[in-house]
Amino acid sequence: MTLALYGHPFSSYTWKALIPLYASETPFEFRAIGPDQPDNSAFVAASGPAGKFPVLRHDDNTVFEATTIIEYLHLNVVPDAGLIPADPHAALMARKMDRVFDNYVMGNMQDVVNEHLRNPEAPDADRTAEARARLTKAYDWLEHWLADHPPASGVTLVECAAAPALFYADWVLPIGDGRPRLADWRARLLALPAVSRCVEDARPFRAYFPLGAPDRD
Ligand SMILES: N[C@@H](CCC(=O)N[C@@H](CS)C(=O)NCC(=O)O)C(=O)O
Repeated sequence: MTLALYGHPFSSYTWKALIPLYASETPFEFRAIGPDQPDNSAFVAASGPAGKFPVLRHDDNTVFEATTIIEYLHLNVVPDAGLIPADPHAALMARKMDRVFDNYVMGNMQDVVNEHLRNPEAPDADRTAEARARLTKAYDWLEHWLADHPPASGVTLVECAAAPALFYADWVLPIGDGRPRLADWRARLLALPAVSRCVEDARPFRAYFPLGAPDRD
């Protein structure tokens, strides 16, 4: 059996696919993207319409989109790891939260990062302010949501989506003391062994963060 994940250690969406693999202790080969690995980059470029990573290769199957990779792992590789809740309603709610993190946390964080990549000297002030305002709304919604949904202890689709999104979003717009439940959840997520492994493996690449990585985490 071949199980390989193509991605980069500093990539938030790569973390999202690595976390379930690490948490379930699933053996796999990590195939890094970069100029020194042109074959890996070419494989990723040809795998999906946008050529984005992560990409999972399992025997003859190629799977892209981090959420779909997690669904695939649950269905075909580690069905007993609990990545998707067994109860159908709980599974639906997990998928809803996965969309919240991708669309409203990761997406807005990435919008700010992209403006800094586009023009490092003078990122567009209106667009970065608008993205931070959308991120603020997402943080406030999550702080409210957490009052009725205390964090669970395991690693499901929700934690896989939440950990990288909150890790990097906090670098773009600090969650701050005014949202104690969200700040506490981020800290708990970073303490999970599967997540802390991603944080450590990404550490050598922090200089590449276009806004400048903060001296913490
Ligand atoms: N919707 C995709 C997003 C993946 C994505 O944005 N990946 C980034 C790295 S974190 C990427 O491939 N960037 C390089 C590029 O866009 O060419 C997913 O969920 O996997």
